[in-house]
Amino acid sequence: MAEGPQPKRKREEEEEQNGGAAAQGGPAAAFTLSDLRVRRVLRESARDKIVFLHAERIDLSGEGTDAVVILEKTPFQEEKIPDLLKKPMNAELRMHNDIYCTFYLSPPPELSEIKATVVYPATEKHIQKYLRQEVHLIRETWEDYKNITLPFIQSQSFSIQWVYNILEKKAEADRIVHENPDPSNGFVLVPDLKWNQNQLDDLYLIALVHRREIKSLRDLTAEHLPLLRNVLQEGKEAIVKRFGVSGSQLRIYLHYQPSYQHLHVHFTALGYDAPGSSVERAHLLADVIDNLAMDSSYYQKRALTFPLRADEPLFKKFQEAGKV
Ligand code: M7G
Repeated sequence: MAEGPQPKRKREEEEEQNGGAAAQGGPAAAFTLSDLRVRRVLRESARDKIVFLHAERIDLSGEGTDAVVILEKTPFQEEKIPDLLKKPMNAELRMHNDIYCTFYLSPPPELSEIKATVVYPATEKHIQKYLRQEVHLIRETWEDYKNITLPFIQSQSFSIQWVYNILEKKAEADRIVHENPDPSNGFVLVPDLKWNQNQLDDLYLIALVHRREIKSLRDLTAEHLPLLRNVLQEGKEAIVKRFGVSGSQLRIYLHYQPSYQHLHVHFTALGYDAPGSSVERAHLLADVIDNLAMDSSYYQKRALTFPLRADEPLFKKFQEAGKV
């Protein structure tokens, strides 16, 4: 059974005992998936073969700690497809009409993997992130950013400890595809949590910059051009070298608003309709570079559009300000 990170309380106890070595989301493991109990389905998609669950882990005193579990049927791996037909398995003929027939297969475990991503312990914000909700577009001016969005993200946003763990090689160190160690203009390129690396169709990597003070697109000025150019150039070179996918077949972009307020760049396969790659959220890195080269304060001037769920506190702030 797959093992996951330790619950926070246990992690903290161990951290005290060993001086922090197992802390900060390292490869420590102490629970199995079967420890988790499903509370409700937050969202599911028949098209994407994915389900988002609100789960909990009950401790010995009977108290539950929230978790989010994402179960996703993995894409086909080309080299394993012949086995699907050849390996002895239960293939039930459900329909036959003229030249058309439908079989339902029960493949052996190695050909029917399901990827499970666990967030544990999960905050209310994690649960809300995956809950299906009505979505609205916000048109945020620079003043709105300063007066509404910035104070909000400073008061509450997702922890970016996982980013620091990668930058400090406390987690995912063996997954690093490329690093430019320069503290100002350097970054780390790793496979995204969403990609299992078994096939290139849904290739997904992220570049995390070493500088810690850049929250998002809104903070970028011409001063950051060398950094952004490094990410674009070296990111493409590293991906063609490691995975054989050329730069012209990659979608390289930033999200606005990002969920995590530490500058990062998404690299996805052009043919993959990655979540968050639509026009209301994705900004191509090449365009961002051009915009900043033309006008250093481009992103401190223009209005930016982004989607917010109706139940998000930030949406309520925009409503209160009469902006929606
Ligand atoms: P985002 O635009 O801030 O938010 O992107 P989004 O999750 O709403 O798209 C953050 C990206 O980092 C996403 O593509 C996540 O899948 C990815 N990501 C998140 N976490 C917690 C991890 C992690 O622990 N490791 C890695 N490798 N990727 C992560």
